[in-house]
Amino acid sequence: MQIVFHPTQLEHAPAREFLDGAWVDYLESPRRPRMILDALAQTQLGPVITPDDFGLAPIRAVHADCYLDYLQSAYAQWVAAGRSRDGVYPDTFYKPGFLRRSSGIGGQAGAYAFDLSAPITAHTWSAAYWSAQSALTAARLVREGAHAAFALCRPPGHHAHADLCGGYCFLNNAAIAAEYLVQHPAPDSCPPASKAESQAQGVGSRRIAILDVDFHHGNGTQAIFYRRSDVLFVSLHADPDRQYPYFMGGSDERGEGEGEGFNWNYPLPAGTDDARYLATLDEACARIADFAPRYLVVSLGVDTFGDDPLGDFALTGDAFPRIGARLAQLRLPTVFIMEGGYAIESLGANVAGVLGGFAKG
Ligand code: SP5
Ligand code: ZN
Repeated sequence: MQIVFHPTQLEHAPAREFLDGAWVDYLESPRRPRMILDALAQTQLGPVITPDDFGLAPIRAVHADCYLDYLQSAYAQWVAAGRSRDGVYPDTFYKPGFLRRSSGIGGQAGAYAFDLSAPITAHTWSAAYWSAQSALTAARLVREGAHAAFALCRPPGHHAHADLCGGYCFLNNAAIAAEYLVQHPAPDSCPPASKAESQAQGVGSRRIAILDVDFHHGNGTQAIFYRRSDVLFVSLHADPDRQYPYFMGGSDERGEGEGEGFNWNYPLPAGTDDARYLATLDEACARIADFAPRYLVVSLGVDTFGDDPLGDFALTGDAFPRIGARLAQLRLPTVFIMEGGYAIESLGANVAGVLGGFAKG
């Protein structure tokens, strides 16, 4: 399984975030991908390659042009307005019921972000850009016949909406990879024997399933595909009544319009252990098998680990290879996209656990 990563992704390194009412060291740090690369180097999983440059078009296929312009220019505008060089930290957030947008940098910052954990620094755009290119490169590898590929995306993506950053996320890497696969389905190498077989294999279809196993609900990914029936979104996560992102992720959110019935949320209680998690993953996998997609995109967060500083689940290290093995049973060409995971000392082992379990399964 090839591992895709670009060193520019390390350059995004905000100093602080506002967490539980205090300014703390930024948890989503460049140490994370370093720890993951170190752990993967101890395995026989596969080589690390640098991504190709697909340009802006596949990013524009998911994100609003005005938002992309903002991400690229925000830091320079912010500093030019005499604000802090630490990064773009909005002070006022646009909310439903407000009556105007504002063209200045202060108003834009509050309209394009939904929290204080995605500050834009001088290096944010280039890091997020190459994170998305890593996702696209992994998607293309799978499209060209690899059984699986791992995009070591960082910054992560699943909280980013078409025109919103938040939760450490700027560009929605999983959505960008999924949309790329919708728009570039591989030609059928070997035509199926029957219509039933072709449906069972998803052959000839443009259907993509996204499974999000990060501890937090993938609000951005859900929102991007909420009205679509060609992209199934399935997510296991902490109940939003208790945990971030609070305002999305309920089990009653099933999709809208064309997309109704193509969104499945599995909110879980505090203390969720290996058995409970794996049983829920079975249900989620059954939904994916029913949908018979051509490809699977996995938003891979390991902040479900018991020791994670942001999570409240109780998963042990043993759960991760079992998650990987369960995903392998779907027998789908699979693009893994890195999302969260903040228990820095165990992060590499947990990611390697999922990928190793998949490769063996
Ligand atoms: C990609 C990803 O995992 N983003 C997560 C961003 C979460 N940010 C805010 C979390 C609020 C945490 N409050 C409870 C922490 C327990 N001390
Ligand atoms: Zn998370």
